[in-house]
Amino acid sequence: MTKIVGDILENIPWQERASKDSMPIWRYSKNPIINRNEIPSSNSIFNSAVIPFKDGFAGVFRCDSKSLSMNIYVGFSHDGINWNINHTPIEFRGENEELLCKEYRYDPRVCFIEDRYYITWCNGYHGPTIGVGYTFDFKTFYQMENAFLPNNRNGVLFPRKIGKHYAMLSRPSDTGHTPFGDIFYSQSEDLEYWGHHRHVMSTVKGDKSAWQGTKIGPGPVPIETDEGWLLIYHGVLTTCNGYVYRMGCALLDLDEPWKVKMRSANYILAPYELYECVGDVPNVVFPCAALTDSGTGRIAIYYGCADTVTSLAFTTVDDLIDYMKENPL
Ligand code: BMA
Repeated sequence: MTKIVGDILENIPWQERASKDSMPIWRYSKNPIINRNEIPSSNSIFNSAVIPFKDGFAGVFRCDSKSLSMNIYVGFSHDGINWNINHTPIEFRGENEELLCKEYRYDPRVCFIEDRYYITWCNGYHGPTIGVGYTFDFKTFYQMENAFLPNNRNGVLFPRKIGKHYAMLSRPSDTGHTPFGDIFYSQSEDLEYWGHHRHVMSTVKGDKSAWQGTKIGPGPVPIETDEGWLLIYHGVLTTCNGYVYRMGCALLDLDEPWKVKMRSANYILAPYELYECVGDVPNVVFPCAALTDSGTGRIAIYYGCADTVTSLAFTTVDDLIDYMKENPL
């Protein structure tokens, strides 16, 4: 038995597995949990992040508007399933007007470290880079310096210092629909200046694990277990019909997370359901958050579907570890 290191979350959204298929993850029966038109201005709500907050949950949601402006919005929920999303986007405070001037914001992640909730997102600043901000209460938000130069996407913080440093995974990119991409690790003393960059893992060329042959990117905040950091990530295959986004998992070393201990050759979730296969961008599952309960090992994954809606899926730490052992890369 692998143990999740972290808080007990008795109110984690949960549904028992209904079918006995061979997949380690099962979908919530009432997916999608957030529809495209959940707020009046939205064209689509997807690739969003949630976190326990007070006696319920808070979230930061990617809502693309009906002019297709990409921005991030706060929402709250008592049960992690039914959400009230604010009708206006997050307004960040900060000292630098140029940084606060929004080009676009998308694909947020939320990570509690020490005393506050950090938000990272893909931030338009002469190309995509990693925006960083924080809040104590999900009412007032402060924007910090961008973590990196453009072009980069999928900045995901670790929930505690590793060694003496804050740590972040990211995926260097290009300005467009990047046709390449590996996952890297960076560290910082102050969450402003990032360095000591280390390569974590690459795409897989060839037949053994073709679903992750074009690019990969970190998904939810890594989950600390007694065996390592459990990383859920997306992997992309280029097909004659465009990119297909699937979900995979790996186990990273606890003290040196750029060292991969285990990685699954098979994907853990792929676009099978209609809401994952049909939408503004077909055939996309894109995880950005995972709630965990250290008491039971339960994991609830929030993922964007077809760049249109948001869904929920369930697994346990042992289901994922066993799957990696059964299907090693
Ligand atoms: C990536 C990002 C994601 C999106 C995915 C599929 O490059 O833009 O937000 O879900 O493409 O379109």
